[in-house]
Amino acid sequence: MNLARLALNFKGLKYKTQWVEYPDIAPLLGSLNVTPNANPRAPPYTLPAARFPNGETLQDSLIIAAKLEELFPAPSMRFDDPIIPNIQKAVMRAFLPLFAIVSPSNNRILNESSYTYFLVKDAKDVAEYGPDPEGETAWEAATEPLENLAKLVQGPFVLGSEVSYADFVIGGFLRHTWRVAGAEVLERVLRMDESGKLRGVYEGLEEKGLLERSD
Ligand SMILES: N[C@@H](CCC(=O)N[C@@H](CS)C(=O)NCC(=O)O)C(=O)O
Repeated sequence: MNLARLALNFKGLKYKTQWVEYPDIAPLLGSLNVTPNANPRAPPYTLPAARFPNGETLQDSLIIAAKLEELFPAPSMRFDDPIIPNIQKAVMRAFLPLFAIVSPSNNRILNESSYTYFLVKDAKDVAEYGPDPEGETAWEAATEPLENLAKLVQGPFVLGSEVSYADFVIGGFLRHTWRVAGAEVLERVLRMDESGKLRGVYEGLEEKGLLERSD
């Protein structure tokens, strides 16, 4: 689940989703004069992108969330908390190995043109942790990073009792795992963290209804 959607849900804003197939992302965002991603290692155009009522279109979850925080300051996502970059790094470390387990299920949810694009582009990441029919190498590689991520969570949410953007970074990846690979794979990920902190974040976001919308 993308983090811009979580931010929109958290702010209680009305929005409409336009789904875009992978090969159509660059032509569409280019035609809308979106500023290309600053990171030279990222594709120039990525989703999520958001078009605001004044016609401005922004891409990148963090940039979209920052704009939403500026336009709608309450409730705050505690966006400037210094833990956010640490959570982002810890999530990437934990989910990169899990990519090999989750991404083969992409054919369950992607339409054909997107799946073909995805196979060509991302096959190298899957190859890094495979081939491993049971995915055990990937599970082992994810164990310690998942535990380290959980240590950053005060409980029930990252910063304690209040939800913040840091929870969206964790919750977005967990929801993605659920959506693409299914409930059993998500359950195994959550069980790997014996502290139960990651489950706490996920279930806390679920209880608040923030994960519900997927249209
Ligand atoms: N930092 C970006 C990353 C987004 C990203 O990588 N999006 C993928 C889809 S999940 C994408 O649009 N890829 C386009 C491509 O690979 O051409 C964000 O969080 O907004």
